[in-house]
This record gives sequence, C-alpha cells and structure tokens, in this order.
Amino acid sequence: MTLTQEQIDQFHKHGYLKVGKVLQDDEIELLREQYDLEFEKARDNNAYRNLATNDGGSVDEKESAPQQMLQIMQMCERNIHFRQLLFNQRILDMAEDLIGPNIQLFHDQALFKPAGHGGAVFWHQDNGYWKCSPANLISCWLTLDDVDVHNGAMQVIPGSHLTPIRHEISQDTNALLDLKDVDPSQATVNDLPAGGCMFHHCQTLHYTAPNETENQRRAFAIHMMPPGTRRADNESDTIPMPVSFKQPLLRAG
Ligand SMILES: O=C(O)CCC(=O)C(=O)O
Repeated sequence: MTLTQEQIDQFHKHGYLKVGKVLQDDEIELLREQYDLEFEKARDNNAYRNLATNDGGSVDEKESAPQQMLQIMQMCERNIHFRQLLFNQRILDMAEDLIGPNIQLFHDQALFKPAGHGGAVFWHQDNGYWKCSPANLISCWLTLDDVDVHNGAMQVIPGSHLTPIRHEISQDTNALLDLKDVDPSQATVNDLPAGGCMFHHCQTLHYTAPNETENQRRAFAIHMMPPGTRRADNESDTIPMPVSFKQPLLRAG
C-alpha cells in the first residue's frame, strides 16, 4: 500500500485526493518539451480541439478565439514519453490503492491553458460525458507547471461523487457541458507544484478557471478504470471495453 488508510478514506469520502509532487525535475523537463512539441505538431495538422469554441474549425479560428482551452486526446498514441507515463509505478501504486490491482486505461488527454487567455473547463462530472458503468473510474490529473486558483488549478466539490447529475449541453459552446446549479462556494482549490498530481472520482464535480496570468498551465489527465467497465451506448445496451492499444492494461494484479 502506497497511500495511507487516511488518504484512501479521504478519497472515498470526498471523491478526490490531492497528492503533491510525484515527478522528478528531469521527468518534468522532458515531458514539458514533448508536450510543447506535440501541440506544435497538432497545430500543423489541426489535430487538437479548442474546447472554448464550438467543435471543429480551422486552426486560425481556434487560435483567434478569445479563450483557448486546448485539448489533445490520447497523447499516448502520439508520443512514447506520455505512453510511458501511463505506466509510472508510483502513480499506478496509488491508483491500485483506490480501484484495485487491475487497471485499464479509459483514455488520456493533454489540457493546455495558454498564458493570458486560457479558457475555463466548466463544472462537470466526468461520467456525465462518459456514461460508464459501473461508475468506478478515477483520474490522475498531473500538472507540468505550478498551478493555483489564478491559472487553472482544479477545483472540486467534496462529496459530490455520491450523487450523479444529468448533464446538459452548454448554451455557450457545444464542446462542453455546463451545470448551472453548482454552488462554487463549496469548492476546494487544489494548488499543486509542477510535477504534482491529484486523483478524482468520475462523479466528482470539478472545474478549472480561465488562465489570465502570464504563466501557461500544462496539464495531463490519465483516466483509469477496472477492466470490464462498460460504456453505455444507449439506455438498454452496454458494451464492455476490450483491452487494446488504445485502452491498454496498465497493471494486472
Ligand atoms: O485540466 C483541466 O483544466 C480540466 C481537467 C478535467 O476536467 C479532467 O481531467 O477531468
């Protein structure tokens, strides 16, 4: 066991666990370089999304939007260093304490808020999008820059993972869901140093604020699940997700 019983209990009670720094300085440097490289390449190929705009669009449209919440899905299929990060033993040891010894990737994503005009990620529960069952998925959210409330540290509503909420498509952008009835005064803000991580449950309400600071915010999320998790295609039909290159087994107990 890597986490203390107190940390495990805190995760199950509140739906999140702030851990602190898990990556070494040389790992952070390498991952920063690779992250920047992948975003450069993604711009050349229009192979990323700006979640602060409506879906799609040219690179020019994405780049000239007043707010930029840039997303690359499945860095692990583009970059060997991010694929290796999925198998980081320290992260998997902690994940094992939270969901058990068999761990499969659901997906990963890089979430980049450029300095000055980084967009928000509105309040949501991940499983409001994913519709997985059982709802036992967890996310390890890693940051490659120091984060606080001003540049997009993750905010969560403790205990919200116990109540799934139906999500509606946002009026402002069809790329993100938006929940109007969240009480942000209940939120806790999770400041982290570069190379730090936190875990959240797939039903924990969370939000990241716009980045209006001079400091960019580069984050990477690893969404993990116990094998056998199903994705609801429609209300009566569920499909178990097979182990594959896209969704590798990260640890088998
Ligand atoms: O990185 C962000 O700003 C949001 C991340 C997020 O919503 C998630 O990892 O589930």
